Amino acid sequence: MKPFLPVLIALASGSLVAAGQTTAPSETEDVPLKGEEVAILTDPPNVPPPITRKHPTRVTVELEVTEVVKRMADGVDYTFWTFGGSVPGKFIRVRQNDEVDFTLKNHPSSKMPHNIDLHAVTGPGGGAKATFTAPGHKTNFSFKAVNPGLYIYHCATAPVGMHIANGMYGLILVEPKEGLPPVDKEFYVVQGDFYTTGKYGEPGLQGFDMEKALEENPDYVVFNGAVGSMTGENALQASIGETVRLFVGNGGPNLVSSFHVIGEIFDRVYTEGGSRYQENVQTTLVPAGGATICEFKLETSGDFILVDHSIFRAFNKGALGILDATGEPDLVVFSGQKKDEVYLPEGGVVQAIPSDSRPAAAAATKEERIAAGKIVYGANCAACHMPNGTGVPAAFPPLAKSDYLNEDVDRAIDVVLHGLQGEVTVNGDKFNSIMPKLGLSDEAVSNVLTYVYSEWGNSGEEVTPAQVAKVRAARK
Ligand code: HEC
Ligand SMILES: [Cu+2]
Repeated sequence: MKPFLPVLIALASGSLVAAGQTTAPSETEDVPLKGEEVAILTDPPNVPPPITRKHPTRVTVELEVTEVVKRMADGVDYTFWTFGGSVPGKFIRVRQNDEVDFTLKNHPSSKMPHNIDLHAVTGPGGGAKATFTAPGHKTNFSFKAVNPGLYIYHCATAPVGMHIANGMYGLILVEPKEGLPPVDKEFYVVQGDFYTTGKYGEPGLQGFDMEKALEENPDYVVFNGAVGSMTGENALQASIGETVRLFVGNGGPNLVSSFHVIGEIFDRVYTEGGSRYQENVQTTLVPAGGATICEFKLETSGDFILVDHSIFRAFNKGALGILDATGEPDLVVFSGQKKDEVYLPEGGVVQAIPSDSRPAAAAATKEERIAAGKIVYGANCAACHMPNGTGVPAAFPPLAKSDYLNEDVDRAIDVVLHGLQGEVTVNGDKFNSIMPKLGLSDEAVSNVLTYVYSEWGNSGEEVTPAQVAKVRAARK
């Protein structure tokens, strides 16, 4: 039992500095501590300037906890508990071997006591017990930043999960004494999962849902505390040729992040925020309560999209941000689309798409014909002409209010029966592409055209199977 004791203590303290781990080589041989200064703290996505001091100092950090209603998504608000008014909380940047004099203030308007466990702290609870702070109080402790690295800090007041789920986390960077290599841009990004009483997008002020949190089934997974925190006007800005460093954290409380930037490869990843880096990485895991440093050069311009590659979280729960790299694109690095041509594997012959061979039950009324035609349309036409008949500019002509369609019913029947190629003009726009022969029955053609004519401002014509049969016969 005895050998496990230090490990258990390390785990109980909540600190990631595990027992038995060797100390970083750079911990030794530092110059003596001198002077004092007040730390510059920043809100996301901003990062305090690099530390240029060549010696450790006494740094004062003051963080104020506030409980604030803020935007989670358009029309959706949430009462966030914050370290400094934002989610994530203020970014703290110190140097290895600095002695940090830390004050935690809890605003009098708070309803809850709070504290802070900084993973950069070596000592019981990471400071949690030392900083337990009632509303309208402030507490103080100090620590030496023994290990360099990028660390999460979070509230550890019971119920811990709830405090973290409400946004109580942020990053503290302990720069190694030799400093980090210079880069052009640094950004601060922290992922978090949120559990709301309403479903994703349900408007209004949302409460915290403990049951969903226990099931680890979040409604929102976001970067920097809100859907769209880094899109549109808030996109991260950089230029082609610049090197970018992302300080990425994961507050959790539950999910692990598969952090990825679409269209970029990380030149370097300081895995788990530690001292060594891996090179040429596509996606890196950021554990809950962990962090990572990603660096890359922008070899070309355009939008690069930050995601959790557990991809439904990105496109359906909010974990998506944009890095907008300005400048003339390097077309050798990336050309963009060069061509989009018709592809017909067996030469220039109009191809037939095999159709559903089940004979359709004959429609007795125009209404039945329209209803049956809607299904034929969805299965055979919508992919190209779009579900609402708008078509796709320069590729598929519109069927909605199409002059070509409404002018000549027999010609329209002929198109659906036999396909179409060569130049056509629809509503003044030229198309020169190929519509394949679809192999539909007379009944199906009459139904689908009756449906198309009944929709989107078209003429309302009913097309009968007899009419289709006539056009079919005329071609033979
Ligand atoms: C694979 C894509 C594709 C499918 C599937 C397709 N079309 Fe087309 N359709 C086209 C293209 C492309 C043209 C224009 C051809 C050209 O440029 O000569 C066209 C032209 C037409 C036209 C004449 C131009 C206009 O806009 O009025 C009609 C009518 C039409 N299609 C109806 C249909 C109907 C009804 C279906 C389903 C039964 C269908 N199409 C399925 C691609 C398609
Ligand atoms: Cu708290």
